[in-house]
Amino acid sequence: MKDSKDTLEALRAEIERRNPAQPEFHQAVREVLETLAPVFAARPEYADPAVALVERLTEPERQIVFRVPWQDDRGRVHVNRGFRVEFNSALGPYKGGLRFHPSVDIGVVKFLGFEQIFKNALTGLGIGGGKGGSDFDPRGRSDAEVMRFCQSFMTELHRHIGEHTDVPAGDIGVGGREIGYLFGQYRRITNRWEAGVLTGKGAGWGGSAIRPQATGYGSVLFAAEMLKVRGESLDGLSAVVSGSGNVALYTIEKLQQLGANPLTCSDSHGYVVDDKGIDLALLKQVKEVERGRVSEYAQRRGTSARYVQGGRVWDVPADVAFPSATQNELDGQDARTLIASGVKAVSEGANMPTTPQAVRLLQQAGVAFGPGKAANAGGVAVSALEMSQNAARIAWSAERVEEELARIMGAIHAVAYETAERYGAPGDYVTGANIAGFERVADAMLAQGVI
Ligand code: NDP
Ligand code: 2IT
Repeated sequence: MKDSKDTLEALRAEIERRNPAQPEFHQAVREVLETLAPVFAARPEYADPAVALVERLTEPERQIVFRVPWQDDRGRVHVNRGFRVEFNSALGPYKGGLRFHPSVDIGVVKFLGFEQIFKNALTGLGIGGGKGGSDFDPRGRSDAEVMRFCQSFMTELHRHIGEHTDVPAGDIGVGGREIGYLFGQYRRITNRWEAGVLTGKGAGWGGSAIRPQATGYGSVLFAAEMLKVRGESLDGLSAVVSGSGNVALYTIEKLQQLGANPLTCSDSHGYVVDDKGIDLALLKQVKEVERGRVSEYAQRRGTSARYVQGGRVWDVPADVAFPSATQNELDGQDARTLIASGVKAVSEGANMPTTPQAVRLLQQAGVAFGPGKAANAGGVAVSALEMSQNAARIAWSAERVEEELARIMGAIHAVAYETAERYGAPGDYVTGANIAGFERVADAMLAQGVI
């Protein structure tokens, strides 16, 4: 075990040296490698330096970086940078979202792509790992500007993707509107009705029922599974949710369906706490219809809600917590606050929202902690079901997709739980999810030779 720890530490140092100035990627790699020592000790074929498995797994198969010029409504030309990192296709076509946010750079896309490999493996649905995006900021842009940006982005991206090659979807800043513009441009350039090239499409033109809801619903279902192991349920519990985008909204919806009371939502400017519980119809109106800010929700909701500029939702005491906005949004201090207020479970709707120190503190305090690779896999799982429906040229009912989603989340919970037990880390879903995802990808890579 000590030998495997030393080997993994040396590999990590070399990966950081070869990929300078990519702190999020380093963090994601470190977090996985830290949990692999027991599997390296038990399965020496993974650690054989002659096959360089970890070196291959941490080096993307392909990285595409391109110029995205576009014109704003006044005719001014802007230049953004586009990315697609095709990380690993051992289990299926590259699969993962596109993020449009000013903070996007190659290190952020690589961290997301790396996480996606293991998450997608955990779904058991035959999808590889990839991620993409741009430093384009859609905030404050008109529909016409967003359309021209998406068209320019796809004019380059189209040559790299395809239903059997690489299948993008949404992430921060990319939802149904953007997927529509991207799909239209792909169809025009290629002259193909290739529904399976993108997921998250509209319900009337190849999209799957429940895909918009899937990530948030799945994250709540994962929390429910973690509580069930402890003989508890979500019914009657209070919840804090961060974010107010796709994942946060449908986290709130499923919590309410299961009898819990979500009290908060947030955006990058501040948060809302609503003593009566979030009024989801109003929040959807503000966010999905008007594309407004959470402060407007507080203004319109009346006396039960207040808006806290710049604050953190984790300061609001609650039984369960759902970080659903962005990476590193829940740090060590926030973890201490949550522990002091008696939090029972944390389920990561976002990708890597909890800092390594916060994860350690929560786990040491006995809080059930669901890592994003497992807890937010419902979105990509329903994307894979969308690909299946597209391949068969049929559309499943919402009931059928939701049943499948619940089954998949249950299976992901079970494999993460059992793998953690098997490797001597009972209740540690981080170790369980990392090892279970790793084993599936590693076995496929070993079987397929030096690629
Ligand atoms: P949206 O764009 O719909 O919403 C993002 C939310 O997070 C907004 O409320 C936004 O506030 C907030 N946010 C974004 N960046 C920051 C930041 N730097 N600091 C503070 N707040 C921020 O994205 P999604 O809901 O789709 O994604 C949320 C998270 O879930 C991401 O980590 C994503 O990778 C992850 N995820 C998404 C999946 C999906 O299917 N969409 C699947 C699995 C994971 P503001 O408007 O002020 O920027
Ligand atoms: O992080 C993620 O899993 C996503 N943004 C969804 C990816 C997808 O292909 O549906």
